[in-house]
Amino acid sequence: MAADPSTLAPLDLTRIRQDFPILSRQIRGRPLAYLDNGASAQRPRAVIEAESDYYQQHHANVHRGVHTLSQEATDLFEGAREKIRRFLNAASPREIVFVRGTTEAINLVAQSWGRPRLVPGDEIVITWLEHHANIVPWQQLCEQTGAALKVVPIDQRGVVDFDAYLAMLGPRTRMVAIAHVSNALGTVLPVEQFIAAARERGITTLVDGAQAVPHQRVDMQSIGCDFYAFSGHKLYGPTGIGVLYGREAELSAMPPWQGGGDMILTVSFERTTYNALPYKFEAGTPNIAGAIGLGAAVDYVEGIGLERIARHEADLLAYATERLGAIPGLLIIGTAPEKASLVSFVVEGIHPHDLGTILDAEGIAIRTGHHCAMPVMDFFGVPATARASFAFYNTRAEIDALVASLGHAREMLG
Ligand code: 7TS
Repeated sequence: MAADPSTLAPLDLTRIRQDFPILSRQIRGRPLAYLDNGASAQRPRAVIEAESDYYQQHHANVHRGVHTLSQEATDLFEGAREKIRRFLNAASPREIVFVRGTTEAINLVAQSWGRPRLVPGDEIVITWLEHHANIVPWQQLCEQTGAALKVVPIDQRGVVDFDAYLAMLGPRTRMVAIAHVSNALGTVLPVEQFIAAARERGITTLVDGAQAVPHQRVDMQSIGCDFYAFSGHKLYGPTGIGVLYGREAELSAMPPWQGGGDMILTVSFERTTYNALPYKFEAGTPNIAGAIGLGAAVDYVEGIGLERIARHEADLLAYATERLGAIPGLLIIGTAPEKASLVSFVVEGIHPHDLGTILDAEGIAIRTGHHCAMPVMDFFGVPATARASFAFYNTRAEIDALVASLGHAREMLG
């Protein structure tokens, strides 16, 4: 059972921030306020050192050498897989496939799960708030198979319409692929409810968890989805590594996606037999250091505690919403009652890119643009937004700095 947040000790931010070397950098003569964690979070020393130690002490290729280094590398790599299995509460390490990130995970499912089995007239259901990574692979699959993409609408707060979703599930719906948390709006979807409705109808399900895993505990058994994807770099881990969780029965029934070394048992020119799970989906030499670094990131986050992280971030979100909401001419885009710790906004008369540039001059890093969610921008009738996205190492003082800097921007351009 989740701990009661009110009984949790608050985070010691001074100590925590010392774990992240980059947070003590100065940018343009000002202390860095890093508020672009939704794009990529920063790494604690524990992650940097896990990768460095691997290269300095243990590097060799995995799963193939009888020599000591190869065995050590394999143990570290498979140890990381087990850490991730535990983190997600997956039933088995066979359900944890290492990939480059969320994007690759979703493409893998679209091509390996979808391409051989979808036929013209089949339907794939996504929502209006998806990141392009959970739109384009399905569009490509539709082009390849003749299946159709259905999009569940959102409302003015950025909440996905559950009744419209239910109405969209039909006899031809084969896949439901939904975000757990919207990167452009912050909306947290009640994925358990969405997945249960699909499963009752025998529909396969995928959850894009890229923006969820850094902020809350996710449990494969309670979510109940068939696939769950996330990226290491948003979870304080390395870039170029991510995870596809797949229910064993689903992964077993899927053909490999890419062919090559490590994913085979035997190869002859007549016939190739494939390796067991999860190796069937891990062709070629993997990102060994990345996986080990991701394991260290999971250890680090667990050491702090996801419940404590969620509580601190909820405080940051409430504070930022209140302070930003009080700025004249500033409109928050995305006001769902359940939100993760990010705020998207526009300021009347100032293009978000200009805002981003002025803030950078004061050491504040935010993201501006369409956030790879162009349909969301179209829905709200804006070309782009500015987005401040928070991590557990951020402080109220950094939000104060953001607000002050927005004031300067308004004086200069508003
Ligand atoms: N899905 C969601 C919900 C995301 O937020 C992102 C990245 C992805 C998928 C793709 O992840 P990748 O690691 O494979 O690139 N989102 C963002 C963002 O919000 N700003 O930069 C990247």
